[in-house]
Amino acid sequence: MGEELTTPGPPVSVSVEGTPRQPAVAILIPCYNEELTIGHVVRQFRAQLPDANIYVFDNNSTDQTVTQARDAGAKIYWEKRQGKGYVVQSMFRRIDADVYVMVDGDGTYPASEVHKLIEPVLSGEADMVVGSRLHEASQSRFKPLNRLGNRLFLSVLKLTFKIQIGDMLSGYRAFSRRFVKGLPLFGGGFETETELTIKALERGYEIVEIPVNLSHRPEGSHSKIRITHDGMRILHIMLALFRDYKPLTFFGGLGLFLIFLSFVPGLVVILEFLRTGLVPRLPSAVLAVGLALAGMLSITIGLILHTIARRSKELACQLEMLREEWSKLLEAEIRRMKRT
Ligand SMILES: Nc1nc2c(ncn2[C@@H]2O[C@H](COP(=O)(O)OP(=O)(O)OP(=O)(O)O)[C@@H](O)[C@H]2O)c(=O)[nH]1
Ligand SMILES: [Mg+2]
Repeated sequence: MGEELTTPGPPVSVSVEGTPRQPAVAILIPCYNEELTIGHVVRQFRAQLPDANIYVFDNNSTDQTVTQARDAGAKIYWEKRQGKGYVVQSMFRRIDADVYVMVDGDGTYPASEVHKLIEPVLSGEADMVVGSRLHEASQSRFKPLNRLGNRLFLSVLKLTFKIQIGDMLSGYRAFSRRFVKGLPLFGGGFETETELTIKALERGYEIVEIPVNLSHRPEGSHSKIRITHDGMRILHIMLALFRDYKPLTFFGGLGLFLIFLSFVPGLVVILEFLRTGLVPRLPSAVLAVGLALAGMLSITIGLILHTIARRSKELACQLEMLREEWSKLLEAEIRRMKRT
């Protein structure tokens, strides 16, 4: 999916001594007050992937989340800035691994599907694998309001970015190292999954979707989503990214709309002028000219930003290639030094 800028490759699986090693898998679990479920989630993932490192990122929980996670064998990290997005930024920055799996701590995603999730990353087929809850093959126990919200956002995504994806809000994903270390993220809250999806597609990373079944939170465990507040944040980031990544469509569309609007007062003035040779409706004439000028200005801004966005994309692509070259050189050099 997306424009192919560079092709993903299998994760680095050679030790500095030059001997092959198992790719290191990190399970990342953002948590905020999940004491009822977190222990079970950690144990389930440990059973599926005994060699993986499991990290729980706590975000000022006021219950026993940390104790439960630690007792179950997870490594604990803290993030002070409240919000799932800040935690995701922190996880991506602080953890080193070859393959990353992100999953909610509320026990709603099946640990048994983790092998299917990481397989395309291990084989180098994908940079991000999304556990899709809306896939035809999945039988997810979605809350009706969440399902409706997800479908609504998918329609906006289709309209703005011409992208078709099954589930853009899933919290169950696997990533390659180059994706985790190469994608700049800014969203602090629940808009983080939207940002991940759009930026991945716009930057040409390969995405694969795997159907997963979603289950209910257990009795007594509470959702952290605030439908209106988080819905607005998701919509806001979609529009902001549309403006940033497709400035010509955004500002050009706005400009054409304003020019079209200027015809409403403008046509009356022109027709009257042709008939009588006079311009008696001065306010209408000024309004029409103002709207047309604003429209043209908007189109000009769109053209300038379009060029800048293209250049930035080229620059990002070159930086990525340089980074890959450098890490290959560095690894070869370390191996050479170890041998001598
Ligand atoms: N660290 C951290 N984690 C958070 C925060 N808000 C939510 N989470 C975690 O993010 C995951 C997803 O949150 P949920 O409330 O389950 O959101 P959801 O899955 O969209 O909604 P549900 O239908 O209720 O499951 C859970 O593991 C939460 O504990 C936060 O502010 N900080
Ligand atoms: Mg959840």
